[in-house]
Amino acid sequence: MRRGSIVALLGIGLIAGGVATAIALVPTWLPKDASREAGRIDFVFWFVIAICIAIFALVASVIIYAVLHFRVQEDDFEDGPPVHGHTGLEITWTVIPFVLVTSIAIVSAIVLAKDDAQGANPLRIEVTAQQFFWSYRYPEYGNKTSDILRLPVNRSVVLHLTAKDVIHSFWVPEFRQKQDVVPGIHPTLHITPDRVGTYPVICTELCGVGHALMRSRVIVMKQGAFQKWAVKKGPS
Ligand SMILES: [Cu+2]
Repeated sequence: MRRGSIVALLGIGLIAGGVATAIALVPTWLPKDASREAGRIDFVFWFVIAICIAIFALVASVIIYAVLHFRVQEDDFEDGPPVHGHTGLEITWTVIPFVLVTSIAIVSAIVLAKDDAQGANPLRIEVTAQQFFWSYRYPEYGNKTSDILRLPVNRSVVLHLTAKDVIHSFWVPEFRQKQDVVPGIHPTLHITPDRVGTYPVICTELCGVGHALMRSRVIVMKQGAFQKWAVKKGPS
């Protein structure tokens, strides 16, 4: 390969990679995270984005270079050269995706295992999903019920989820995790909120006509304030 071609390929690749990197980094794509698990999930997200940008830069440079350099003359109606494949190339484009996809699987498995590991003495909360609202119950506090999910900051929490009718899905964007709730199956979701604030709870499974309105709130409170609320009698 000529030196000029390599420089051209590299130049195009750097420009394409630079543009893709700017699009990835400049707009704020994700809401500010609010749990320890979210930080790990964001790591997987950026790990995959980095791989995508590298592949995009490579593919864009080869395509743009080929379009510019191998374009036929307008009056050239000859057949192209007969090409029968290239073993070296085929091995390369099989091995590289294999390594990348395997590395994504390993990183994801480690993050999922860490996110599922519950801290000592997690607070158990029963979450019920039904058309078209969420409700929450606190067995440790005399089965106190609430239609807003209140959580103490920096304490491990385990949600035990139940669907009464159809499939719903629990999602708080700031916590990143998402959990399907299927009738008859009782999944759990482990969260350690680490930022005080109010965030949306969204159902992300099309569950009927009221699906778009199936929203609730999660309020992450200071531990003292949560304790005070939790021991207060009556529903709230
Ligand atoms: Cu729903």
